[in-house]
Amino acid sequence: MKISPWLLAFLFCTPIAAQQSPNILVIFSDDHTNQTIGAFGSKLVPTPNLDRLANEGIRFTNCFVTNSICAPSRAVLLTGKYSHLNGIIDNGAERWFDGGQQQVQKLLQQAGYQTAWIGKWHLQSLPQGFSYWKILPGQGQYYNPHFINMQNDTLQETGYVTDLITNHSTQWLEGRDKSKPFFMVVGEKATHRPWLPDVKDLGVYDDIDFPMPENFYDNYENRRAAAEQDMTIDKTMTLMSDLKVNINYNDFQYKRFTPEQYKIFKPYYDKITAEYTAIKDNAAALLRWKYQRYMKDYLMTARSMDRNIGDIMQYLQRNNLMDNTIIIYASDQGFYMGEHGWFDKRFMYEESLRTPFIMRMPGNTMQGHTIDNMVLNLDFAPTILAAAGIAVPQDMQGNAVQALFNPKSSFPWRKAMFYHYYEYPEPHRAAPHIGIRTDRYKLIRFYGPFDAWELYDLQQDKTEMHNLINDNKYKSVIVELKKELKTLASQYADAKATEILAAE
Ligand code: SGN
Ligand code: CA
Repeated sequence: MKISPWLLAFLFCTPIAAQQSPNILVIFSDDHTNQTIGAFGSKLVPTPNLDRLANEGIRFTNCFVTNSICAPSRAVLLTGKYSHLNGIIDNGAERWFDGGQQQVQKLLQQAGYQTAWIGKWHLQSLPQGFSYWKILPGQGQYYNPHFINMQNDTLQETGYVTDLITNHSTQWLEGRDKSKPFFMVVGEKATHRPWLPDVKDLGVYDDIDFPMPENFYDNYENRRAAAEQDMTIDKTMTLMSDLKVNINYNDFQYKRFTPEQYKIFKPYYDKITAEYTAIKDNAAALLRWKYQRYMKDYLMTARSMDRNIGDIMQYLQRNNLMDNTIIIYASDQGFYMGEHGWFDKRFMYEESLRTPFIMRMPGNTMQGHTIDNMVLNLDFAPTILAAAGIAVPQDMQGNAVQALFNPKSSFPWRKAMFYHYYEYPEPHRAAPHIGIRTDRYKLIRFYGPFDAWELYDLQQDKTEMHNLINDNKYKSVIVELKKELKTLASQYADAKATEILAAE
């Protein structure tokens, strides 16, 4: 029998290829929350590509962030360190990320990886340690966005942001040095405010009446920080910018439209404006309408992202990369989809503390696994390094989640997580706080504009409506949790939290 040279090449190359470090692709979205993803139990709308990724990989049902906003979360992804150590405690204009510090991509680059970051970056200083980058300035724009290139030129492109980010990502993959493994982060703009859907998706959810969360009409009793925030769908959400009523097409984000985009976008939101006009005098109906509009716009931006994730996976498949690429999907934090009457994030309450995290291993190993242990965005950098076979530096504060792959492993995984949120008062008046979450309890200490403690028993009160801090039954639980919170604050070298807690 004659063996074809192709078959011979295949037979001899496979073991060599298998020994190579895996490629690592991280798709990192913005404000995309588990309540809207099928793989995490959402029934709102289909998310077929994310669901496929989860079905072929591992879904982490309890992944939490250490500080629930954008720039801080990206800095944690890069450094594997809490905000007080990586320097990005909030989104403030004065907060320039120190790109000189140790970062995951630099360690990968030293180990021979090609590295790239494409899309939303939001860390103000330019990326370092990437063989290639192309980023949105600041929050970026949905339509015909500008990108900053490696020559530091800011140039406008034509198209919808999610499609453009996909194109740039696959183009870079196409032209990369194929003799080296790659590490690429695709930084999505979706599903961030002001939720401008792609014209392709306008109206697809118009016939769906989304169920309101049971605590939509929360009265914030016994919870001062929740009462004093400025992030309700009712009062904070704006008619023109968020809900797109009577759009001013001279506004900067609409002025950029091409005539073709305008021709489809305008009639759709004219119809929405007419709906608003018809009910605007009925306060209760108006609030229900705002909620429906918010859900629809947000979910339409998510739909484009899901489709684009499918396109990226197809690219990998077509190029035989599925068997040697780890694919991670995560968001910078979760988001409120009307729970407590809110949009936005920031608080240590469940919906914004939690973030989606899916990891598909090369060649479908670990297919369909679910891991319920408490993992953190702090673990992303160590996990990526471990996947590449690189030793995790001692000063990274998270752990590689691979320790959880073997249920018999004796690795002492965390039983409690530490949280610290800073940004106040703008833009949403969420008071600064520190806190601890265990499997069952959450203890929060608000500080800054006022001091207050909150305790939730998540077993009894999943929606965190009952602050039990003054309930005598929980006295000993509170003592224990306070002790543990102090230990975590000092273990993570958070001087500010340690100081606040010392006064107790
Ligand atoms: C903008 C938004 C806020 C949002 C922050 C941070 N306002 O300021 O609603 O909380 O970004 O978001 S907007 O009117 O400009 O849309 S983050 O994801 O970047 O942290
Ligand atoms: Ca965000």
